[in-house]
Amino acid sequence: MSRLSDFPITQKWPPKDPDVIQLYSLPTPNGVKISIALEELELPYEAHRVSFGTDDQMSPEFLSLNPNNKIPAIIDPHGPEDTPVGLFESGAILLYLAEKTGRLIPNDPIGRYETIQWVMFQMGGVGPMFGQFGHFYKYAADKVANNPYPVERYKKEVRRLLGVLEGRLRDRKFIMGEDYSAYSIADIALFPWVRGLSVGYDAEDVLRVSDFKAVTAWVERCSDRPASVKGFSVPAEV
Ligand SMILES: N[C@@H](CCC(=O)N[C@@H](CS)C(=O)NCC(=O)O)C(=O)O
Repeated sequence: MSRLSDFPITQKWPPKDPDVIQLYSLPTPNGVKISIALEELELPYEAHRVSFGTDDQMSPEFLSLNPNNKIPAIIDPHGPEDTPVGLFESGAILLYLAEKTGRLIPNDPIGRYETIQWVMFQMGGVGPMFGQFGHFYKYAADKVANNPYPVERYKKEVRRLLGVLEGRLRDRKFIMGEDYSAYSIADIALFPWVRGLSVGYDAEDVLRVSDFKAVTAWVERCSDRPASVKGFSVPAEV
């Protein structure tokens, strides 16, 4: 598609400024990854709210951009060779934004792949497992009230994954290094999910998150960044 207006999603969510990145999202752990990255990178963007309450993610306009009916998704009107590009899957979007700007990812090839490796660890492990835990522990608690197995299973897996992160962060400020310039898309992919265990699922105590001291300090360090504070509430409530 050669123009932003060629994307059917723009009919449901018309751009105010067709020259900037269009973000379709909600402030969930997956959604805020992208608003936080955009804020860190100081890229101009416009955020559109995809309301689950009205099943916006199932609308034909949304599905035309993401057939997998999930936020976040973006359109960059100035993609490669200045051609508009539409993308879904938060890991792919983070990588795209990092490569577009040459920031939030190391320049050296080994550091770059190591960063991608930790983004994949979030996408394939932390996100799906923490999400299943939250489902059974919070959202479907009434359905498993007589069966402790699902919560126990995912609790164990969440704690195992937190242990992996603890090992990585024990001697580092951020996933990719010990100084503040090492902040990367790997942190942005991961920390909103760990934060969500308490902010979203109220499960800090049941999971004994405070056992993971390096992880807890890192979540605080990442959350306190001005870009994170802004990104947490994008798109704003209407
Ligand atoms: N792997 C996807 C997961 C996205 C995802 O699960 N999004 C959730 C909100 S956090 C969603 O849109 N759910 C709506 C639905 O399943 O209908 C990504 O990282 O972008």
